[in-house]
Amino acid sequence: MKKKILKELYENAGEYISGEELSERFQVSRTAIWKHMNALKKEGYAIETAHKKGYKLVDVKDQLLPEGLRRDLTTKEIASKLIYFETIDSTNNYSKTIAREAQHGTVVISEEQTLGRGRLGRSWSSPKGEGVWMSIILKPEILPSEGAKMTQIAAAAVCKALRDTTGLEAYVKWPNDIVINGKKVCGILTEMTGELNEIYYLIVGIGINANIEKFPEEFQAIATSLSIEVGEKIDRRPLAVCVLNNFEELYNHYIEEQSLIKTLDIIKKYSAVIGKSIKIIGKNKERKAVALDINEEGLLKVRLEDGHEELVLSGEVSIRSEKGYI
Ligand code: BT5
Repeated sequence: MKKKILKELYENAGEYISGEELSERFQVSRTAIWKHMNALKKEGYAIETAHKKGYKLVDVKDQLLPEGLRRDLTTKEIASKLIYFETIDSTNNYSKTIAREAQHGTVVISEEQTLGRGRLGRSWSSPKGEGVWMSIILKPEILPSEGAKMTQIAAAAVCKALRDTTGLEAYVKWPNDIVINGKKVCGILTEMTGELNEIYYLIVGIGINANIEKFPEEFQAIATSLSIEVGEKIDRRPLAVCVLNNFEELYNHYIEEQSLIKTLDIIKKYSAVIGKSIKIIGKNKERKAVALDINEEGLLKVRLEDGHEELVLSGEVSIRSEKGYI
């Protein structure tokens, strides 16, 4: 019974459900409901009770419930609507199903993803309660060709948030990774739907490994988490809040000033690639180059082995390290 009540509270997190409604639904007395609520409170669930309104789940220790996040968010549009799941296949998938009707800035967040996605059909490991797995739905009036800039804005927002909340030296590995000590701690997946000259919506998916202690064998060597790097469990809530606050600031600046400068300042200052020998990994070939700069459009400027300079539009790079390329 307690589990059933909890499920109901989660599904209505942030909103009141009356004792009467619960007692009817579960065919028990209102006193029984009241007793279960008290037991849940003792377990650490922050449940508010209001006369005539009923019960409302406002916060749970170490969970990313909307009410808990909202307390510290300073954003106006980003996360003005927050949709929360304990589990979902992928926050990007869910966002797609609601994007047409959703308001700009809607954020979908889940404790767990059972089918988290990376780019090009790759998978993204998203264990329960151990990361920040979220998607932001955006409806900017920009050309589709500008869409990739959203990845850069998100990367800058995350990189700065990681530095500010954990003190760790996080770097942006162009175009969509954040790395710490040469290992990936965050990946970004931006997806767009529209026509040639119009964006219907963009979905910016952000996955941050917060408290993962052990990764699947196949990417143990390339992945890390904040708790591994800091040496203790970290609080995901201030981190998620900081990412969203930073995102809105950088996004608004880009839209209002039509300039990516604030984002570029961050991704250039904390670039993991500028000045490094890299490999540009294309569909059919790999080319060696030196990363020179990130231009005002957020594109990577490189010098190829034959001395030619080129702008890399998207895709994948690997960085030369003592161990080879990572
Ligand atoms: C990415 O793809 O890095 C984009 C990841 C985006 C995840 C977010 S979570 C919220 C939203 N909902 C989704 O379903 N996705 C987004 P890519 O650059 O293709 O990297 C994927 C590769 O990273 C995989 O092939 C693995 O090698 C590795 N990988 C998988 N899970 C990882 C993890 N948790 N940490 C580090 N590396 C991981």
